[in-house]
Amino acid sequence: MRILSGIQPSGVMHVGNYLGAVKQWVTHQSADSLYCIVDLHALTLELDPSVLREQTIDTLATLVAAGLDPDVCTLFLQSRIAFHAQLNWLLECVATFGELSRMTQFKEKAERKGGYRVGLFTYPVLMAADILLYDTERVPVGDDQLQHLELTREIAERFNNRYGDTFTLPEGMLPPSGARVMDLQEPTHKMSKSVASPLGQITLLDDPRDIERKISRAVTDTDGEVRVDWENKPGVSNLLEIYAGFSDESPHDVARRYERYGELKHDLAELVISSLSPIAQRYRELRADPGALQSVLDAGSLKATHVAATTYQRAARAMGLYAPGA
Ligand code: AQP
Repeated sequence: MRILSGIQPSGVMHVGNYLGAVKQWVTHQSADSLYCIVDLHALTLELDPSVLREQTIDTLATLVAAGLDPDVCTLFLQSRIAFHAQLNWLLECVATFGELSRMTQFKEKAERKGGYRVGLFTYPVLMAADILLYDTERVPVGDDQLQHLELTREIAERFNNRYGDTFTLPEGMLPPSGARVMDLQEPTHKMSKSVASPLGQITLLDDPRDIERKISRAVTDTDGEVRVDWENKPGVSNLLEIYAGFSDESPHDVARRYERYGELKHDLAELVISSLSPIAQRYRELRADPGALQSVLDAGSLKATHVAATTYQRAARAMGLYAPGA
């Protein structure tokens, strides 16, 4: 089954990225899965070019450290494959202004910041191109990307109806727990790389003391009962969700074992530290050899280009462009 997913090199990966997406990527990796560092998407943010370059290699090293094996799956960099931007244009001529205006993420971000880049508005179309280029059947993502995935399906269906059967319709894949991890300090907002929240995020590279400090200071409530109740107890529910994501249980089962917040926080910190420490250690080893990481990207881009070229040309021909293979 063809799987594709991506991550922005927009900061240090956090447990939301890990539980929502990357942990599933590792479980489902095969010769038919492609994972992409979507650096073009990161251009919608204000990032210093040298920071973006560093973060791209950091992201790659973190993905490999988390368990993606470049000898098993294809790991590549979006900007290395020009077909993403080319297919994006074809799809911009299929998507409508109205449907992009309805994207919740755009509305939230545009509200946070005036003078946003046009790319912030159109990036869901580029995401559709990322997915459709590879005849993707399943897209393992966190819950925040489901609306963009639905848009991808709508664009693909419209294209197929208008120009003939061209694209595979992809389906999302959510993890049983951890599909939406919230900020530890503001549990009604999702944990997000590009939002500064030093105490609210646990990154994959945090040292054990920081992990413990962040979990012990996580916002809870005064009710004192350990149970899942997102409406009234978002902080505690979030801690249970993170626990369940790491231990592969249901948050309700975890809740049944605890009577006090302190015990839950203590055990959660231990679980997170023991899960993340090997990743941080492996990351440091990998990061010490940037040449080897570059080679991973070179090899991955070569493999991905072949698939992308075929699909792009099929789509271009269907729309009436003179593309090779006609
Ligand atoms: N809080 C989260 N909980 C579960 N899954 C999450 N994902 C992101 N945040 C959470 C999933 O991680 C994958 C990569 O997404 P991303 O690179 O867009 O991550 P981000 O942390 O959301 O990064 P940014 O730069 O801060 O992006 P925006 O500005 O879009 O929020 C995806 O599969 C995502 O679902």
